[in-house]
This record gives sequence, structure tokens and C-alpha cells, in this order.
Amino acid sequence: QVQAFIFDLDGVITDTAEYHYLAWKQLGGELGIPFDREFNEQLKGVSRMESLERILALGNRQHDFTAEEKEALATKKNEHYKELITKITPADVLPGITEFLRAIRAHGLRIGMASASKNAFVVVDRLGVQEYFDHIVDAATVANSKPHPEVFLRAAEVLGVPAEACIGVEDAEAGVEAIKAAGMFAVGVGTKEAMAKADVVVAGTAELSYEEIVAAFAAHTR
Ligand code: G16
Ligand code: MG
Repeated sequence: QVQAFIFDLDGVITDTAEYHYLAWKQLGGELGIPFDREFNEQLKGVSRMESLERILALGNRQHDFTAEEKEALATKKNEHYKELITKITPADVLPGITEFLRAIRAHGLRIGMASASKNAFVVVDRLGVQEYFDHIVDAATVANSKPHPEVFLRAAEVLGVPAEACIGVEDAEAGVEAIKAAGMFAVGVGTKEAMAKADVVVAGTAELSYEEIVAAFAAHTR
């Protein structure tokens, strides 16, 4: 019996990826490391410091900075990102999400959030969906990034639900891997290829159906 849903933020609840992209692109420009949206795909679901490492590696500059300098670069990106997300409004909640959250609530299940973003609280607040979440894991307290299961396991623990009674919803490959490593049922939002390891795949958030997902969970667990 499913008892809780645990959601990723970026790419599932809203598309903050565009703002992360713009903020990293500006920093990349300043460092003389240009990159496009295609490269940006690799940064989805990846933590701030790991994203910086990947951008520096792209420009072959990963050894040009001290740890303190890298911290400063990541902080600079985050300052720009924080400015960009002030533009977020409830209209930025992805299609079908509010209805899906309401359906989960109507069935009395718990809802958690397992985002890699240290800005998740601010984003959820600006989207006006905080009332649906029983718990949002503070990314600052998570030691291991996705695909490590830590953030999903923590969400389940705080919700007081065993991992095998949780359904995780993700849009990133590393995120789906984290859900599976946690021993949970995975719903992937994206292409069949990218979401190959998910138990259920939907092309977009508008296709998330509470009845279909719970039926698939029941068939899988039987
Ligand atoms: C999100 C984004 C990533 C971002 C990460 C950390 O993850 O997908 O691109 O680098 O959070 O964000 P911040 O710099 O705000 O701490 P998720 O897990 O919500 O998809
Ligand atoms: Mg994501």
C-alpha cells in the first residue's frame, strides 16, 4: 500500500532549470567558458558545486582555482539565481501538478520534497504550493548528491513512512537512480530513453494520473 509521494522540484514542480541555465551561462561567459542548452541538460538535478566542476571541466579549467575561489564562483552564480527566482509566481507551477497534489491529498497520503536545491524553500513559497508538502528536505543538510539515495531516504524517514511504501517523482536520470537506490517506486517525467530506469514514465507533468500511478504501484508490488 502506497503511503507517500516524494517529489523532486526542478523539472517536476516547476522549471527552474531555465533560471539555473541563465545564471550559470552568465558565470561561464565571465570565465570564457561558453555553453549551450544541450550541455545544460547535464546540470539538471546536479548540486551547485558539482555543476561548477562540470562547467570548469568543459573549459579545461578545473585546476585553475583554489577551493575558496570555487566557493566564491558558486556563490556568485547563486546570487544571480536568487535574483532571477524573484520572478517566479504561482503561474509557474507546471501543468497538472496542482491537480495531482490535490488528488494525493484527497486520498490521505503524505507528500515530501527531495530537491538538490538549497533554494527549494524560497521557490516553493513563491509558487504558493507549500500547503501541499508535509516536509521539504533541507538540501544543505544532505551529504551525498543524487544518484545517492540519501535525500529520498531522509524524506521518507521524516514522513514516518517506509521506503517501499513511497513513490518518487523525478525528471533527471540521477534522480531516478536515487529513487531506485532508496528502494522506492519511481515515476519518471521525460523521454522513455532518459527515464529507462523508472517504473512508470510520463512525457510531461500534465500526464501524471493518480489512479494510473497507484495502479502501477499495486501491480508492481503484488
Ligand atoms: C536542482 C537543479 C540543479 C541545481 C540543484 C542545486 O535540483 O536541477 O540544476 O544545480 O538543484 O540548486 P541550488 O544551487 O539552488 O542549491 P532538483 O533536485 O530540484 O532537480
Ligand atoms: Mg529535477
